[in-house]
Amino acid sequence: MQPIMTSSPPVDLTQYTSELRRQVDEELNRYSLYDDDCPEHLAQAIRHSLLAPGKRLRPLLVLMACEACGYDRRAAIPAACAVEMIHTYSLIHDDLPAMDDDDMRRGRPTCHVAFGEATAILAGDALLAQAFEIVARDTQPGDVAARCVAELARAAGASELVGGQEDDLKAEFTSGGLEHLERIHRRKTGAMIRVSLRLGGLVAQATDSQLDALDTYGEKIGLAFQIVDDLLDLSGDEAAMGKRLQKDSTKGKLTFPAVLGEAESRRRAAALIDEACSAVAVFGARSAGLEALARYVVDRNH
Ligand code: GRG
Repeated sequence: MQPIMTSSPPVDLTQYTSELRRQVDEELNRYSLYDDDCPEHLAQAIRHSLLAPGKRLRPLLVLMACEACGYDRRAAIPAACAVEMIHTYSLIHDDLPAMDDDDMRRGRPTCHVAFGEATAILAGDALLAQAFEIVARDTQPGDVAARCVAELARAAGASELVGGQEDDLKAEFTSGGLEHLERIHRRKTGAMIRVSLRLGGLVAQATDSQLDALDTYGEKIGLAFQIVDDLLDLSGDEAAMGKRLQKDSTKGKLTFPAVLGEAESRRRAAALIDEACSAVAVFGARSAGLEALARYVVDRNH
């Protein structure tokens, strides 16, 4: 497929995001139809978690960043699916008894509850590996694919997602202040959000200043997303969230509301979203999708 430049901004944003979600879900389904060498139990475990109704925030960011740079989003579908695979692997592993020990995720029993702990670990491992396979194989041209793979590996690795998770597992309310908390979430939650935007930009062969704008937007919404996640853990609705709530507060975890209070956390999240929207104003009318998504990050109920 030869990517083409796009010219018109999205008209109806609800329709636009549902169309993007539909495309992502269709491709995730296709990518998770495994050959006979993949054991059936493992394939079912992967599909149970990957195809469950998540928000698909990270793949939407990939596709919208690509379009904000004026490029055909179809070129970014493999990268969009790859970030969702890595995100899903991280959720499966985070839910394990050795980590957060959760029994519900995305409105379904967690992977280890439904398929056993060993298979859940392997399902996560398989998704992590497959993410790199599809970006390397299905992204064009080859040098862009190589850069995407390198940036994705860095974001998923020891100094970003995995390092942030390690620090978060140890973070108690008494273990540090705002700076420590932000440092954890820039890596644990923020890294995959930032890299999603960068991959969209890289596929679109964006300029350095466009990539910088996407970076700034990603950093701001990543932090705002985590603040809202902490607030929803306190007062959200379990059915809407599809997972158990109030785990952080009862465990005495280091969270934004615990450090800043609820009102200041809300104010801070709203300010971050305004800053994120200013950063992508450089894309003109093409920033409409990213701006709407940023507003959704603070207004969401799940
Ligand atoms: C195991 C390496 C490793 C990392 C785990 C993702 C993660 C790191 C932990 C999940 C726990 C958590 C509440 C993280 C904070 C915010 C977050 C990433 C929430 C889950 O993402 P959503 O809300 O989930 O986008 P859906 O299901 O909608 O995709």
